[in-house]
Amino acid sequence: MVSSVIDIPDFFACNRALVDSELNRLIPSETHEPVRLHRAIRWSVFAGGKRFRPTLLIATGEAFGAAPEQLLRTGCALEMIHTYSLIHDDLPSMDNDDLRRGQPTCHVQFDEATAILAGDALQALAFQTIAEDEQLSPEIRVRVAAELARGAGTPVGMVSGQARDLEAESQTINARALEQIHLEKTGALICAAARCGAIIGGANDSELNAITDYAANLGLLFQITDDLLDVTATAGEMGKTPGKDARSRKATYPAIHGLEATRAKIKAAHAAACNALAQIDRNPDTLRAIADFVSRREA
Ligand code: GRG
Repeated sequence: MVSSVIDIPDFFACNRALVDSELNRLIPSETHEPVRLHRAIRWSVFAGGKRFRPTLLIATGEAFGAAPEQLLRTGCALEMIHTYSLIHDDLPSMDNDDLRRGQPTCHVQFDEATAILAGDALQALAFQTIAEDEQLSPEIRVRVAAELARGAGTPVGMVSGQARDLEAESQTINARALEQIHLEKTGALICAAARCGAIIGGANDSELNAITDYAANLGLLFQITDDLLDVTATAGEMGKTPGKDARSRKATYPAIHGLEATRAKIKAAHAAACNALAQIDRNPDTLRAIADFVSRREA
C-alpha cells in the first residue's frame, strides 16, 4: 500500500534543517585551529546529504512518543558516523572516488591525510555527542552508544561489511554473500538509527524486534535502490559517479540478479518492511511512508 497522507520530502526537509543547524553547533568552526582539519570536516558534512539516518531515527523515536529534542543529538551522531564512512570509502585505498554529494571528495579537495583525520575526528565526535547529551538519561546514553558502535563496527556492522565488500572485489560472490555485505555495510547503521529512536522512545523488547526487522528490510531496500540508481541515474541526479559499480565489475543486485529480479526484490523488501510495522501497536504511517519513499527514490 502506498501512503499518500504524509509529505515525506517535506518531512525530510524539515528534519534536515534541524539536524544541520545542530551539526553546525556541534562541529568546530572553520576558524578553529587546526583550520585545515575543520574546513575538511565541514566540507564533507555540509555538502548536502539527505540526512536519511537522522530522519529515520527521528521518525522512529516520534512513533514511540519521544520528544524531538531527545532525538536530535543522536541523529547528529549518526550523521557524523555516516559522513566519516563516506570520506573513508572515497579514499584511493578504498573506492577511490573523486565525486561525492555533488562536489569533489574530501581527499581531492584537501589531501589524503586530512581526509583520514576528518573521518577519525567525526567518529570520535559522534560518541562524545551521545555521552554529553543531557536530554538523555545516563542509561539511555550507554544503550544508544552501544547500538551505534555495534552498527558502525565489527563483526556485524558497517566496517565488517566494508571489509567483506573489499574482499569481494577480487572474487566472484554469490547472492547470499552479497546480501550479507549489504546487511552490514549499509543496513547496520540504518538499523542502529531505527533502534536508537525506538530505545529513546522507550520501546519494549518485542517492539524493538519488530523495528529491527523493519529497518533491516529498509536497509536492504536502500542499498538495492542505490545499486539500481548506479545503473539508471546520471551524475547530476546522484551527486556521485554513476556506472562505477559496473565498470569496476562490483557485485551488485543488478549484476548478480538482473534488472527485473532487482525490481522484484525491491517490492519484496518493501512488503517485508511494512509487515514488520504491522507487528507494533504504534502509529506506523511515517515509517511506512519512508519505506514507500525509499522504494521509489531517484537520488
Ligand atoms: C569506510 C568503514 C567504511 C565504510 C564505508 C557507507 C559505506 C561504508 C560506503 C559507501 C558506499 C555506498 C555508495 C554505499 C551505498 C549506500 C550508501 C551508504 C549510500 C550513501 O548514503 P546516502 O545515500 O548519502 O544516505 P547522503 O549523501 O545522502 O548522505
